[in-house]
Amino acid sequence: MKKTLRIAVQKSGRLSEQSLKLMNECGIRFNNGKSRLKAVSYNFPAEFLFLRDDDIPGYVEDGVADLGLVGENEMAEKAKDIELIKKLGFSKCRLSLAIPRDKEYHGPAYFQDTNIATSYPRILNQYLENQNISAQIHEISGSVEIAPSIGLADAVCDIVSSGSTLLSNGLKEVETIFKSETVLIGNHTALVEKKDLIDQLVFRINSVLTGKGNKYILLNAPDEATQAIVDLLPGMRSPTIVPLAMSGWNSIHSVVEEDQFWEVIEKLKEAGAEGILVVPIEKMIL
Ligand code: PRT
Ligand code: ZN
Repeated sequence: MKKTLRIAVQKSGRLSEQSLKLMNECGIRFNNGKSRLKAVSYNFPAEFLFLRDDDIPGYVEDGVADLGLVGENEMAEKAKDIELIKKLGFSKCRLSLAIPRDKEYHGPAYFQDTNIATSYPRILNQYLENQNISAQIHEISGSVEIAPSIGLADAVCDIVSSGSTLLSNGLKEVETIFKSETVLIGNHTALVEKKDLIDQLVFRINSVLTGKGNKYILLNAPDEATQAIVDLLPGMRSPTIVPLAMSGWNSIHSVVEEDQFWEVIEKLKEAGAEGILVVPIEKMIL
């Protein structure tokens, strides 16, 4: 029988759109049926299961799905026997402790004998144990941020991204206890039995993510500035130099990491580069 990869993605929520976009960028196409419980790709042996994010680690452990795209926070909280294959770099957030804004804070000892509301009791408990702090954990499944104002808890431990939810509920973030982004998780058996397909998918994901982390750069330089500019540009192996129609000038092409980009551009300008073009890279295979 022909093998098919079953990939669990969030049905609707913060991860859905970007999870599907990544699959699309990997060249995996499928018709998104109306029911949206399942979709089968017509150009890659994969089917997608649309699930609640909370259920994804469990379904991957059980083998209902071979792979899943889920927040690292959910993966850690559910503590299932699954493998983290790759961090995917989107939906970044953090799990933080927050207290009423008017309270003074001098360190984690603040939480001794307090009552903390959270949807992440396991991660919080781990943190408190590591800090040797004994506190009451009050598990609630949603709207954690309102717990202190209604007298349900002294503090909260919740997901933060911009921080505006905490702010508008009169809270301040005092400790980050876990950093999260979307991750690709896998079932142990599938990683062996469907290794070839999983390797193909991971290869595609790597080429998309590496492409996103780099820019293709083209610029013009006079002969006398060319060597200095080449020295500033590492490139994949080394930069390409093509003569311009106007004698004494070259076009130089290279690849620059997104993180170093602005710094390199400044130096290139100082070295005499002109007409700098920066182009996004769709895929990059090293
Ligand atoms: O229905 P289902 O169970 O599938 O979805 P869900 O409602 O449980 O999850 P969803 O879609 O809200 O979040 C899915 C995942 O997105 C989380 O598990 C995190 O990994 C990630 N993520 C990234 C976030 C946020 N950013 C985020 N800001 N998850 C939640 N929030 C919430 C947070 O709980 C708080 O209420 O947003 C608020 C804080 O945001 P700021 O910007 O005000 O700080
Ligand atoms: Zn959920």
